[in-house]
Amino acid sequence: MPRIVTVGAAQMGPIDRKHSRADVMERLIAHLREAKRMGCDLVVYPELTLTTFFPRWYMTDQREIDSFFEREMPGPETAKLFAEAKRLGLGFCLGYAELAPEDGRMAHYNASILVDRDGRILGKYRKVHLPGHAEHEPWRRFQHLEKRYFDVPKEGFGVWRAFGGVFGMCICNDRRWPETYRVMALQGAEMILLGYNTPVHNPPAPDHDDLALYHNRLVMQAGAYQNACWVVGVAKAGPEEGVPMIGGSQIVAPSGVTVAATRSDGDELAVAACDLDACASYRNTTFNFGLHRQPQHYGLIASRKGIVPPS
Ligand code: CDT
Repeated sequence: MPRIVTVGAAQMGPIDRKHSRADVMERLIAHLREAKRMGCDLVVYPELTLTTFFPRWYMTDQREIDSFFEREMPGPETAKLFAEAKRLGLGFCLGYAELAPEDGRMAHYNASILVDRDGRILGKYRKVHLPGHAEHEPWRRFQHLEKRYFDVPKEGFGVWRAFGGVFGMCICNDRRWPETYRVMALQGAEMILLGYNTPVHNPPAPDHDDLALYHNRLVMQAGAYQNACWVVGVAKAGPEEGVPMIGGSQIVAPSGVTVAATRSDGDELAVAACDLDACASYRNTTFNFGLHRQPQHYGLIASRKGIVPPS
């Protein structure tokens, strides 16, 4: 009996500062309703879905910075999304900026949650690989201040039993790092959900710009194949506040083959019926970790240099 989870990759077009949470909520709910019509079980939204990609702005007023963060989830605005998803019987994965009281201070995380069909939050992930810089760099046309606005979490990558399988989450830059997928695959992840905000232009390396969509496909397809799992990558796309962001949302099978993708730079849903049992065909053969992986032989040389932990 195949274990089919029908997933909707809910790409979002630009969200500007002038758009309220209520404006965004309408668009997210429109995605939910279309997903329901298309027979989805689960809808995946981008990184920092609820606002513009604010790390492009240098800000010093903490109140202004905190206005992009959620103090509770669901909160006053997001409650509508939870209620509609529950009414429709859909699960969802949502990226947002999280303000969390921790050790007597407020911690700031770039987070995502996995929500079950009944509105229960099953799991939360906080972004590990924060790209960009911490200080204002006026030479850039726009900033990438994730290292300024977010904390690096302690928890790392977990997985959750949901929708009849094992699910993991990561966020944007995480998708470029092989460890991200491997750490979750070693915990049994069958499907990895991720949202992203990737500018077409990378100020420190403009010669990479033409390859932005290629790299996006490359990392997710390699991550899926090498780890025998599904990968669902969802963009915030199009010209956001004057900064073009890549689209290219896609659903990738454990074979590494993209089975659904968006075509536009706007709000668009890409849907695929994903058989979680397709992971086993790779995980029991080429990528049978127990049989073929050799962490104990990755080398004395590498462990002396601290590249792999000593066994
Ligand atoms: N949001 C985010 O993590 N964006 C980064 C931009 C890095 S520039 C290559 C990303 O990896 O897509």
